[in-house]
Amino acid sequence: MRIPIVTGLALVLTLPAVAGEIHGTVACKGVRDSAGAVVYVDAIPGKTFPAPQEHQKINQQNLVFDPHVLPVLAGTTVDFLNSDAVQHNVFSPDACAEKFNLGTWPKGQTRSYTFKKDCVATLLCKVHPEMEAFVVAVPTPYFAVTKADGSYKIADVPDGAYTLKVWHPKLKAATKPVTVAGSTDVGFEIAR
Ligand SMILES: [Cu+2]
Repeated sequence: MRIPIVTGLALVLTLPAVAGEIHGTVACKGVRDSAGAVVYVDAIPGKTFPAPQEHQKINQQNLVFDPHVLPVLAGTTVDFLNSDAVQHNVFSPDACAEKFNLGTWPKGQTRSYTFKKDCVATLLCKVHPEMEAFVVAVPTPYFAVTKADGSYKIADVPDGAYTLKVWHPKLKAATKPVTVAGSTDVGFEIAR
């Protein structure tokens, strides 16, 4: 009997700390579907996250921004690629994104902007007024975007108590306290 007990103990002691996850559904009322809501863990007191080295990308193709909603950790650089035969521009009217304007550039070229602080930045194109997208720069790396059915999953969240927030381009934002212990389910319903 002694050997199995010792082996079992050693196994428990050497297992890495298992991170939890937050998942669930955001029901978006009064809009076509429940896609494009950003769910994220708000600032955690005493904890900061270094700016990611890896860039994120938004493509301009067929006269639309893709993706339409991009959450990033504050400090992230986003590369804007023009994949169309026409010129595109990218600018933001929002002060938290320094009202940046990257100029206009042709197919195959990229220009970049670093979102330095927490910000919901509207992205527009001066050439095509109907083009619109959003970069949502948030204070933690724990975020996700909902699919059309409203489902989302934020992986690798350390167990603990947090404030979970939801942002949507057209609907009222919402906040919920959440205690993550392993796999944790949190649902929202948001409306105008
Ligand atoms: Cu354009």
